[in-house]
Amino acid sequence: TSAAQQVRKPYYVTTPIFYPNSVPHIGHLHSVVVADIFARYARIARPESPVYFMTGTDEHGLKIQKAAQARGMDPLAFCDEISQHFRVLAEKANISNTRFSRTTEQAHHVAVQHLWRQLDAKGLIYKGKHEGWYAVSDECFYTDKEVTKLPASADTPEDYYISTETRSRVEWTEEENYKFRLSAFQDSLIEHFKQHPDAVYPSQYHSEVLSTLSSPLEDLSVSRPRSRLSWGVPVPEDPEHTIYVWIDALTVYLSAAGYPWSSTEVGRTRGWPPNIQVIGKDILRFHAIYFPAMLQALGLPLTTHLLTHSHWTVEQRKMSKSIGNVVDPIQALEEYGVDVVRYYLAKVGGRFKDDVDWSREQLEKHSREIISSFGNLYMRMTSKKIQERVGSEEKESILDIARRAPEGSILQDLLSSVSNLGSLVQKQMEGLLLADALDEIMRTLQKGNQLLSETKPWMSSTSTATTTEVYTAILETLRISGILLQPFIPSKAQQLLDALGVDEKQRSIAFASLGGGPIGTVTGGIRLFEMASSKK
Ligand code: ME8
Repeated sequence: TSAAQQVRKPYYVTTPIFYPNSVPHIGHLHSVVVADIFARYARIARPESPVYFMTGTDEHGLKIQKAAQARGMDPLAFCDEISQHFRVLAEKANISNTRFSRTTEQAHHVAVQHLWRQLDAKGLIYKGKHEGWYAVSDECFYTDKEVTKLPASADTPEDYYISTETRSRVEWTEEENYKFRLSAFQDSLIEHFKQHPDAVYPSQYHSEVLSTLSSPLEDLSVSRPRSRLSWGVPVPEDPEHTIYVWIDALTVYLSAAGYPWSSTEVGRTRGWPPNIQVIGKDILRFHAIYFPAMLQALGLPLTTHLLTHSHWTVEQRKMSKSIGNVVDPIQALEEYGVDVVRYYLAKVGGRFKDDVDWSREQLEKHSREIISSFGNLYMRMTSKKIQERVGSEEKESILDIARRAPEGSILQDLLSSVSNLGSLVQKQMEGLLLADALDEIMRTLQKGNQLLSETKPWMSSTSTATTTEVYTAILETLRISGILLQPFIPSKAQQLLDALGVDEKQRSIAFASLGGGPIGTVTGGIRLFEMASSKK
């Protein structure tokens, strides 16, 4: 093996790059938090490999060009401004991205043109005529079957057509543009997805992809006349055409990993292929069909898991500016605290399968849950009474306590949960079952609270031996839960592990086993959570 092959492949996680045509909403935050949980998990599960984690903004295309025009701004200056909101959001949400990519960066521009030339050199790009129903606001062509005719009205003197799905006005448009031979990849894509049932998760979206692939794929139009779209990357050697914004955008996953590479081996050492790409269900086709076809065309390996999540709604309705029900993520973070919001997003949105509804009541309910299970468990250990009673006792090892715990006792139940927790969480996280992993940790913490309520170690009627035993078991529960909660609620988990005096080098999954690290100590009364003080 060459020296390069001995270098571990970095773990690579991505989010979509967001359109900075308006400020971020809670759905954007959801995608970055989910990706962050997997990135942080990878760091504690595979401390020996680096983790690359990309997020960013998708700055070309008509949508941006128009939003800038509406503000009377130069598109780049406009993007500089709005893109900043997404960067700030990532900072405020404690997102551990190693890169923030913008498609207006020079290196990305070079990567897009390189990719185009590669496809062209392989004979996969040709000039063709494209016609169809075009909706400017959707930047998308529709077929006859996808439009609805509406009768003339006072505003519109003639009959007109709209997209049935988006209700946007469409016009019959004919133009010359370049096409990518997507149809040539139909069979190889079907084969790929059949061979890799985990390539798209959850399985409902995997089935959706295979079902789309069961009808013939048409070649994809990949350029727009410059007269209509000037804000983008020009087609190499034919600047009268601009590269279609989705080709440009999807290439960001490559350019963020340093593409073009001199060899696929170099690509690997930069993280390629992505281990997890997080997307919303709205952009499945682009990521599960167009992008894999581009990668197959380039001879590059495909993404391991495309994690597709459903959407957040508000009062069961789609969030939209016109309804005025868009949840501002910055405000939520400021009002409730970053870890409470992350917890809620993961707990409720972490199953990915169905749309979920955002509400203050639910957010507050979940915030109480984490405060009572996690925050208070530590607080109860700081009680003066408990501290006095265990102070002078010789501490027994947790493994001895576990061995001696009576069959069927709460203590035994707790310690058996704690001892399985690390491997269970690991198994679930590897299977992308994020909310299930979190549920396991919470269940174990609840058992800890139950043990305390049963044994009441702060009462003088409880023997000192029991008190010490319970105390040790709870500290071990907290140490292990603290390690495992790091991906989800990083700053509270860190605060807890610091308070327990857990060494920085002993915070990876390898230490999350019963007796797998020194029992913590209680160093004082930190408050893990401040309850959100007011409802607005
Ligand atoms: O589509 N609930 O950008 P975008 C959950 N630039 N997630 C949501 C959501 C909701 N209600 N609404 C949006 C684009 N999202 C392209 C992507 S990638 C090469 C280019 C999230 O700003 C979800 O991840 O419209 C969705 O896929 C993404 O935001 C769309 O963001």
